[in-house]
Amino acid sequence: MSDLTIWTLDWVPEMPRGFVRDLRLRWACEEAGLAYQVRTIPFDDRATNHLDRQPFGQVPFLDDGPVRLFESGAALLHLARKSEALMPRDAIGEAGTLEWTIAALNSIEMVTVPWWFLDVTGVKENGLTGWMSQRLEHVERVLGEREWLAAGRFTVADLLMADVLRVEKLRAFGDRPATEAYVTRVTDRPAFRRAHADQLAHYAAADAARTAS
Ligand SMILES: N[C@@H](CCC(=O)N[C@@H](CS)C(=O)NCC(=O)O)C(=O)O
Repeated sequence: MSDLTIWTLDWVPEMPRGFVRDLRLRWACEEAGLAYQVRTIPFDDRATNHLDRQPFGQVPFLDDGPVRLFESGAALLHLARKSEALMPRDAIGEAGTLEWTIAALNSIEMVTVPWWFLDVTGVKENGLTGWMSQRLEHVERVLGEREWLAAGRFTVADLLMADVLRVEKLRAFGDRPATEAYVTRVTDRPAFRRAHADQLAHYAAADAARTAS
C-alpha cells in the first residue's frame, strides 16, 4: 500500500463530476508516477463529518504517512516536492512554479469561482464580469507569448491553472484563443485523462452501490 492517500467524497451528484478537486491530486500523482489510493468520507453530513481533517468541511485532503494536508494547492505543492516532473529543482524554475501556482489560486480562481457561482444563480448582471475579464485577458497575453507558465516546461502550475480554466462556462465566455489552446493542450495529457476517467469511474461505482443497497 502506498503512503499517499487522497481523500474525497464517497458520492456526488452529476454536476461536479469530473471537477471535484481530488482530481488535481490524482492528476499530479499520475504525472509524477506516484502510487496512491483514494479513500472517502460520506457525502451526507459532509459539512461537519470531517472538520478535524478539513476545517471548512470540504475535500480533498491528503495523507502522506504521518503528514496530513488540506487545501488542494498545499497538497499539490507537497507532491511537487516529491517529483521533478511537477517542479524543477533549480531555484529559478522552482520560483516560477511557485508564483504561477499561487497565481492560479489567488489571482484567477479567486475571481472565477465566485463569478461562476453568481452566473449559475441566474443573476442578470454579474458584477464580477469586468474584474474577471481583466484577469483572463492578462493570462491570455502571457499564454500568447509562451507555451508553459514556468520553466519552459509543464509544471504543477500548469496543472492547476488549466484545472481552474477548464470550466465550461469560462471557456465559453469571451474569445481567448491562446488560453483555449493551452487548456486543450494541458488536458490532453494522458495523466489528466487517467485522473479524469478514474474520478468518473469512482462516482459511477458509487451510483451502482447506492442502487444496489
Ligand atoms: N480551497 C479548497 C476548495 C475545496 C472545494 O471547493 N471542495 C469542494 C469540492 S471540489 C467541496 O468539498 N465541496 C463540498 C462543500 O463545500 O460542501 C481547495 O482547493 O481544496
